[in-house]
Amino acid sequence: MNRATLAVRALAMTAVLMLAGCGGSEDKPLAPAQPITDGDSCHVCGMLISDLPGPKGQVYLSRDDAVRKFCSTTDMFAFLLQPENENRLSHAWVHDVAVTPWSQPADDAFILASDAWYVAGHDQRGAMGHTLASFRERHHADAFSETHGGEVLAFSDIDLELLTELARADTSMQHNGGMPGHEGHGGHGGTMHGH
Ligand code: ZN
Ligand code: CU1
Repeated sequence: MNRATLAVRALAMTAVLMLAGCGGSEDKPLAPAQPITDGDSCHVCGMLISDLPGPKGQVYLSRDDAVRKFCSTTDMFAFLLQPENENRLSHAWVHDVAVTPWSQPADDAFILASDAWYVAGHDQRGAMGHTLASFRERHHADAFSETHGGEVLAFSDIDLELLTELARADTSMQHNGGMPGHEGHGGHGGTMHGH
């Protein structure tokens, strides 16, 4: 990378930091969750969302009125946690699966993603295999994990490393009886995410 490119990058970073720093008037009401309609497809994987099971996500970026919809909480986080999106998040919505059926979550059950509790590593399946189970109330998340396994996490606990682990665990479950950890990297022991 040459020096000019570096300078441009540094400038861009500064601009991003400045934007993030001057949140200013937060009086504006948050853009609401939108209904999931028949033609909606996932911003990450392109799947049609409406008929898929499991909690879904919606994201609003700062200074952008467009809503981005996701087939699963997992795909939503995969998008949000990209370095180029992380600092641009305005707010996001996820289904509270305590108050709506897992198989067909309803449009009136969206809650703020940043306030939700998430169960990772449980035995239910969403649109893309494993998806984080989202709840408004901590005790609902606890009860779910007692029935279905997994650990309860807050929004800020979720990172790309966790998503990678969940996807890997999902793959080794699908290839049932196969040897997890056989596909090259070696050494990883299939342990759950530790914080
Ligand atoms: Zn998707
Ligand atoms: Cu998908």
